[in-house]
Amino acid sequence: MQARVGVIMGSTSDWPIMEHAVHMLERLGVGCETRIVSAHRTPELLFDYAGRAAERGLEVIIAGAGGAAHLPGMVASRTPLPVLGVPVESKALNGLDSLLSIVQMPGGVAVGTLAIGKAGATNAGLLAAQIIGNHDSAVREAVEHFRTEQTRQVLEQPDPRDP
Ligand code: RP5
Repeated sequence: MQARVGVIMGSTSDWPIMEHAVHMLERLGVGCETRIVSAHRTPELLFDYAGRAAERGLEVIIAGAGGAAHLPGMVASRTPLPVLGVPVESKALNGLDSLLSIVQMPGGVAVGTLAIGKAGATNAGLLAAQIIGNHDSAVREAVEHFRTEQTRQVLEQPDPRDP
């Protein structure tokens, strides 16, 4: 399947969180690719990846990083594509550092920042699909089906004490 979303992260240690973005994209039938791209360990790769992402056919980039998490902002500075940032939990500060690093972009270069950790990665996949769904009715229908199913499951089990 053609990759339409690039899911990148600063380290393999981010994968247990970032895989939730991939799970959501797969569930919604959106092709994606995954790469380790580090702002400080592989800066040339970052410039190359971000600079060529649009011409390679990607439509959205999801970037996850932890600690001094400059990956999403640096990627956003080198591509016209929408960039969704996922703050990964850090060992020292539980991801608060990651969140503040990603969310506090100065006006003029946008990063759409999601929640810390698994929920943020899951929602980054969902939001990427919703962006693509603006011009792809099959993806929009997949998102609508996901939401309908989620609602049905809640309504089907209204008592939290039921098994
Ligand atoms: C960041 O540093 C990565 O995004 C990761 O969250 C964090 C720690 O990386 P490792 O030391 O585990 O490789 O660049």
